[in-house]
Amino acid sequence: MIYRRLVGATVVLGLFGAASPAWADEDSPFESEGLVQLAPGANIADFHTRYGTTTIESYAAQNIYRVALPPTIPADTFEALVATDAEVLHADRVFPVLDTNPVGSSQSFFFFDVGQRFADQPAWGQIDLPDVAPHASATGAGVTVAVVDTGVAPHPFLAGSAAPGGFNFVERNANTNDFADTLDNNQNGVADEYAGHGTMVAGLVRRVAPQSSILAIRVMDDEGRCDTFKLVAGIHHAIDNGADVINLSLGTIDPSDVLLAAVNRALASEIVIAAAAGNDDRPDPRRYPAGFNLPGVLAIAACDEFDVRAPFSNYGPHVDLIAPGVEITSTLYNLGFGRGSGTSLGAPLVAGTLARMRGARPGATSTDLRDLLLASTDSIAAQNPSYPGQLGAGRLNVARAVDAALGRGDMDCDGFVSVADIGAFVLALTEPAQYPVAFPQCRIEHADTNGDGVVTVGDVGTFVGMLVGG
Ligand SMILES: [Ca+2]
Ligand SMILES: [Ca+2]
Ligand SMILES: [Ca+2]
Ligand SMILES: [Ca+2]
Repeated sequence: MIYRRLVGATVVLGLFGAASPAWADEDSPFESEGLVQLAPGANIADFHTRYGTTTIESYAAQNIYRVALPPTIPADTFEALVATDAEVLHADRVFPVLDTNPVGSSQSFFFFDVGQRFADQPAWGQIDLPDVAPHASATGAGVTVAVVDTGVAPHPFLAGSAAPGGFNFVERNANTNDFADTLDNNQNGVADEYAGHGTMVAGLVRRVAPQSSILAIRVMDDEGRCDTFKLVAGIHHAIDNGADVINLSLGTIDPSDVLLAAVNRALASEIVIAAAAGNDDRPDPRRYPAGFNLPGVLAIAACDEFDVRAPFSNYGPHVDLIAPGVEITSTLYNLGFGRGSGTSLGAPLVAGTLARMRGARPGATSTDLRDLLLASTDSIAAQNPSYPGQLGAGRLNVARAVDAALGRGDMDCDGFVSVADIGAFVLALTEPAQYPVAFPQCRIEHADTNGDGVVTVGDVGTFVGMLVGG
């Protein structure tokens, strides 16, 4: 058995070593550990009795356990061993969860930056981030975005955004601060290389959805260390604490059944997930949950400010859309700002957009929101001729996505603003009492195209602009 395990390790290095030698080890599963989700009502003590295992950590509400295996059970035999156990729903090995560094770099993000750049960076124009005013009914108010990451540090820009119920699965307490301890705990030559990651994610969510609430769930430490147990626990905790949107700027190479079950539970609750596609420069579904290719999980690749695919970004048919992820500035710990690159930084721009859309259309399913979001993207095919069909529907366009969720200008509620809406728009303006009779499935608010809260002739210009602008 030991011989087989050594051979297995060699194969992994051989497959992935050429592409990313520095990270092959970081993707290897944990030795002597298993991840198991028991059936409802099943008792972990009985499981331990059957297999000689012990609990390392647990998410008891979902009967999920990270277990230490006895020497008699090699980790690579664990899944097969328990597969026929009637009390086991799902079982996996335990894998690391990473926000892989952009290829060629040793850090997720690099520079301390200035707040002015946060306010002025090219990404805001690129994704057509509107002023709040025309979309005052869709600012993310009342919507909770779970940031499952390194935690979220206090920051003036994030003041008042914290949702109650955050949790720290690293230190297993309620302190969700995102901090640097100044030690190179994983001895890779860089201290605290991931401290601030979750705070940057939160800053981007709030910049896009300024009245959204942030549910901070810490699953990764300041060195970027996380595992599939903590990711799974973080997702369930988000579901159990009122998340409407979950941002996952991290992923694992293991298409874990326990992880898939957590994602499916989120989708069953109509929670929509924004997941970074990963930074391995690979065309296959390399990082999960992004790689699961589920309708309610948006897999997000990264582009630069010219809509060109970032050289580190994963791509492929499983990618849903692309968002800016190169040289992005956001909030950091110690009240400052940081700049970095990665699909990690594009995902929260999508999460924020989904928060605004959720607020605009509370009854929408996660699949509805996905469809509206993807239909509202801008094509970037011309900028990326070498990646046809590999970068999803297009580049995020916040204004159009929020418009679509609000139904602005779509007077016949067919999902599009077109010349077919002109007659209904005129009716809404001239005979507002007749409009709901003719279009009982629609809301007259759709005619408030300039977003000032009333339907008047002042909306004609913006309606025409929407028609002309497509
Ligand atoms: Ca380190
Ligand atoms: Ca550290
Ligand atoms: Ca229409
Ligand atoms: Ca108006």
